[in-house]
Amino acid sequence: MLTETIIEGKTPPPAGAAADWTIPQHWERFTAEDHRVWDTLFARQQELLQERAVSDFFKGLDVLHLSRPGIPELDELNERLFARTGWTIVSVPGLVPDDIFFEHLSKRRFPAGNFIRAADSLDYIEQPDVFHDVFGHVPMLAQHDVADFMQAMGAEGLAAMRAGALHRLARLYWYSVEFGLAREDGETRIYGAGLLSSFGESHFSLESDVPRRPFNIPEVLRTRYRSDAFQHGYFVIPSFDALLKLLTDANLAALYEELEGLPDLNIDRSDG
Ligand code: HBI
Ligand code: FE
Repeated sequence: MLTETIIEGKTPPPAGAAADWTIPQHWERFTAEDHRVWDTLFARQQELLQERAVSDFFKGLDVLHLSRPGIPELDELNERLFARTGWTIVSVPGLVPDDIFFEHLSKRRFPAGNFIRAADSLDYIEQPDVFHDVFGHVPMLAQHDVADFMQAMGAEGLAAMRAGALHRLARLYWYSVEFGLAREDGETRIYGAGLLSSFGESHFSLESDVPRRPFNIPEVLRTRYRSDAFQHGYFVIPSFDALLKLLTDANLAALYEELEGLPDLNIDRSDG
């Protein structure tokens, strides 16, 4: 599971990183073992996600030629992604400060961890690695409404930080971009990167008896999430154009104010 490290304030970038925390990918430095880990994770998820992920996920894999073996070389991948929706993947050492992260998103740049988990810990990552980021997030960035939604989330993240409401926006991000479910052809399907890239939670999110609630922004902004375990419930969107419209029609600053006095919710309505 991802550990959520919100790094407050202006943390200086690590040695070798630019001011925006980007680093060169140095694809040639990935070992045969790293590529084998990618291929193992890829094969496992691709098989598991048949009939579980939204069709736009597979379309993204196809359009971006992501089904080839080994960790993708970003310059090549970026040519196709940029041509498709204007997004570019940039390599970063790991979690970056919130202001840096949302600034990148607001400019259609997706920060991808420039390392991959070890072969003996396929199901546990401390920080988003290249598999979580490039397999989990990038194929959905080839879908035009998601591409627009992610850029809008960047701008909203920066605005939320200025309003002291980042904890609210983080929930919106978490219950869509990371752990979102969507209706498609009368079925519930996965589109969130945290689910797409997780073996266990791909099963759990669709097959367990936790609540799956209609996605609505005021409720999402009040609902706690887990960053150390499977979610205790999920929100479901009817479509990606609906998700984008909900965000663009929302006045988040006014909502932050309105929700000020209301208690947080647990998605499974357990109290405490
Ligand atoms: N940094 N590299 C990286 N990847 C993330 O997903 C990320 C981050 N920094 C902050 C952050 N996410 C969170 O603020 C969001 O998940 C809300
Ligand atoms: Fe992520």
